[in-house]
Formats: sequence, structure tokens, C-alpha cells
Amino acid sequence: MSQFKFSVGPWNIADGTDVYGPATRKPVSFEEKVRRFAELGFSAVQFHDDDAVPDISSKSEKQIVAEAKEMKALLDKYKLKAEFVAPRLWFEPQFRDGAYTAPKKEDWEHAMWRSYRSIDIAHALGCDLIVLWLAREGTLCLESKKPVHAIRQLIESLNRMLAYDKKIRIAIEPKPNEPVDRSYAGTMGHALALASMTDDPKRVGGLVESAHSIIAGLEPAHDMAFALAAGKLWSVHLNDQNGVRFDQDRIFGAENLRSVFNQVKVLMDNGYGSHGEYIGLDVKAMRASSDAYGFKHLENSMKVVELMEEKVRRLDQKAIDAFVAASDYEGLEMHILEHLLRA
Ligand code: XLS
Ligand code: MG
Repeated sequence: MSQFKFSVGPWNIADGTDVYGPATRKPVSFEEKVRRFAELGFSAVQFHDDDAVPDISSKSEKQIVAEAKEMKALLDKYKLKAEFVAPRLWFEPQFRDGAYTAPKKEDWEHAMWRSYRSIDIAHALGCDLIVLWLAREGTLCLESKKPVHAIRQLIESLNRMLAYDKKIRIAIEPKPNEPVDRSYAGTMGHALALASMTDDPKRVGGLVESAHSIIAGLEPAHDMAFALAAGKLWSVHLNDQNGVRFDQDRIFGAENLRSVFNQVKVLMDNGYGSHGEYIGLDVKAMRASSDAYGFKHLENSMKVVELMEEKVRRLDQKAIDAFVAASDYEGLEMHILEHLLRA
């Protein structure tokens, strides 16, 4: 049994469509996803704004809140909470050159409208966290934006959200690229630097996604440690990634077991979850998997967390300290490998 509470977003149940080919699995209704999430033992659902309120830009503020309240009733039916709401500012063509760093004023204003609606939806769903994956905040053509001006406009966007609602908290989910070519906020270091430049830094923190750290060439456990040291690790997206390439959203543990062990260790060692934080997943079943196995990657990821929790609990820290005291790092390395490899 895990010591953590888990959360997941509906986009984790994907139909196999990728940039090179169509769906390989039948679509699953939103309610069926929520029902299965509850059945699998998740405690909360992660939302995009337009997961809670489809076609959000075509609706009035009143209608948006009404539909968000209907979504809350669905969560209550399955005894699930909402973890966060993330404005999905990478779908609408209007945001093709960025949302918070959009060069055209009307595009930036629409991004702010979507962000305020995300805050309204969060309140209706009963949560106080907004996640910003800054998917298109950067450049495709390097000279298309003045970087200092764009970054200051991004900070102003955060300030306007913080001013719109005095309770909301914002977790920035950094990623160094994809879909944008060069991101303005590629790592947790950038996210926490942005937080420090806002009008209310204590309400701006971070979400570490394992794969995003790997794509940046960094160790996810150290990115988590960096945010934990600042008291600002407010969510995680545990998954895995085979090296620096497109975001694979592989199951947690699929590629990098040593790192995965250290990610769980740093979370356990530092009381992650004790202030209500969830273990969030951001994983997708392989395109080749059939309909019957369209949820198995969620079960597998949770199972890996539980197995690694057991490995962390059984770790002998005194033995580690003794190897370090003797500067016997080869001995320490083998001690850890045997610990991981033995049943
Ligand atoms: C990128 C993001 C994305 C979700 C949440 O990894 O987490 O998967 O849409 O914004
Ligand atoms: Mg993610």
C-alpha cells in the first residue's frame, strides 16, 4: 500500500493517435475514465480547463462556472477530488506563437481570459492550484520575439492571475522544448526564478515532470530536490523517458530504474504529500497496446511507485554513511545496485 495519494488526468487515456498515425484504440468517455480512475485507487483528477468545460472559448463566464459545477458533481459521485486546473493554451490556433508571450495583444488578452476562467473552474471544482505547462512560451524562429520583453510579459501574466484571485496558487511545469523549439522556462530553476520575480512569490511554485527533466539533460530527483528545498514542489508528473528526444510519457520506471528509485527516495525523505500534494502521473499506453490494456500503464506506474517505496524503506542509510566516510564509492555503488537488483 503506497503512503502517497495519486492523481491522473484524462489525457493519460489516449487513443494512440500520434503525429505519424491515427488512433489504434477506441475512444473512452469522460465518465468512464473517471469511473476507472476511482476503481484503480486514484484520489484526484487533474484537469485542463477544457476537460472540465469543453469548447470553453465559445462560452460565457456564467456558463463556464455552471458546467464546472456539473463536473464537480461527477467527481463527488465517484468520491474523487480535483488536483489542479491547467489552461490548455497550446491547442487554439490563436496561441500558435505563444499565449503569455504572444506578440499580438489580443492573443495575450485571450490567454489571460482563459487563465481567469481556469481559476473560476478551480474554485468550482474545489481546488486552489493552477498548473501552467508553458508549452508554446518560447520561439520557433529565434528572432520573432524580444526575449527580455517576452519573459517580462510572462511575469506580468502570472501577476495578473495572482491579482485576479488572492488565494490561487500557481505551479509552473517546465519543459525545455516541444512543441516550442526553444522554451523560456525549460527547467525547475527557470520556474522558481520566475516565481521570485512575481508580486507574490510564495504563491508560485513548481511541478516536476520526470521526462521533462530528462529531456533537459537533468536528473529528475535533483529537480524535485531543488523545488523541495524551496518548499515549492506542489505537484509531480511521474513518468519516464528514453533519453533526449520527443516527450514519450512512458510509464514510471520504464527506462531509468536508478533515477526512479531516487525520485521516490527524495519525495519520501522530504515529506512530500504531507501538505496534501499528490503523486501525479502523466503517462500514455504504447500505441501498439490494444483496447483491453488502455489503463494498464496507470496501474503499472502506481505499482512501480509502491515497489520503490519498499526499496527506500529497506535501504540501510548507516551503511551508505559508512561507505561515504571511508570514501569507498565503488563499494557504495555496488551496495545500491545489489539493493535494487535483489528481491
Ligand atoms: C505536459 C503537460 C501536459 C498536461 C498538463 O507534460 O503536463 O501533459 O497537458 O498540462
Ligand atoms: Mg506533464
